Amino acid sequence: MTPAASTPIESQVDTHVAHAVLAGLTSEPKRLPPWLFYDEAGSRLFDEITELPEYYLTRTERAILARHADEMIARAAEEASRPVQLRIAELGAGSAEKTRILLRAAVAQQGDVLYEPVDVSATALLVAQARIEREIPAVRVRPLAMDYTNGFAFEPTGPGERRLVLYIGSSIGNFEPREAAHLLAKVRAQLRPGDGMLLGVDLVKDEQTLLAAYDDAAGTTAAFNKNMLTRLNRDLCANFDPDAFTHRAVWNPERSRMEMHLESRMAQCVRFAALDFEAEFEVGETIHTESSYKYQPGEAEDLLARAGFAPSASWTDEQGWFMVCLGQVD
Ligand code: AVI
Repeated sequence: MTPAASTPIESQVDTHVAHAVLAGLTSEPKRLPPWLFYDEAGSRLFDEITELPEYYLTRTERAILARHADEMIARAAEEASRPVQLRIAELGAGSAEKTRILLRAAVAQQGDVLYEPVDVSATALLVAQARIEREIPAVRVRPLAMDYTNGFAFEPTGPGERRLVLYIGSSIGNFEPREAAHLLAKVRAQLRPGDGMLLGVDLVKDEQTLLAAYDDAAGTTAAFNKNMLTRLNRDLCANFDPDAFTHRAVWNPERSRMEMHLESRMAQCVRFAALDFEAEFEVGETIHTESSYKYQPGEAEDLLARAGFAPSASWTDEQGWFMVCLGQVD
């Protein structure tokens, strides 16, 4: 049932969440946006996922950064006529765990560095700031707590400075291709000649490896997926029974993406008391909660080029599972 157009959304309800749920659960097929995963419990579960044996993404990207960080930083700062000082910004920085590899490389090359992490979670930023300033005192952290998907503005760089924007961790893969292009174009619009962007993307690989990464044996990804329902129970006074849904991970070769769904185990009706809204589910009906696009070699460079960056270098691992690309503003 769709609520009448005049149904008021109670003022204490997060309207961003409410609108996402109303739009997603009245569409056909049903869907919910992946940003709903990341409440406190969901962020903790995601951190656990990054340590799972099946979730190759984090450790593979970390190994690429560890091996090539010096070259990445040197390339980003390359300038024939005069020395430049890099500022490093990061979108969706979270705990900035892998970023420290790049910050250490920048400190080794230029003595100190200004780091500008952007994240929707002020708590995650504070934790990351304290840890980085303790572990690498030559890094000054200037955090920016905001939802970067809704636009953002960097402080202009000074003379002799360049900005390198990091967007690592395959986060770009959670956007639809058009949204991804739009986001990179918005970043590009904030940058000046000489600035750069370092983009981390996951590459297409055998289906078995992909399926295991999104449906691990310990059930952590299933718990992460179902936590979205628990979050909606709390935020919108809903009455989901998470056990009445099954976690499904599916490889979609036509769209080159891993998909996560929640499949209803029975015919059921879920009530959202805060919205005066009910969603009916048939047995086997699914909610699409996430797409994780996987790229072919060369596609990340194309994505950067379409956003107005000149792709200048890329690095991958021995198995060709993950790729980090540098694009620069001419
Ligand atoms: C955050 N993002 C890059 C992860 C991914 O792989 O798409 C989120 C995730 N979903 C399931 N496992 C991890």
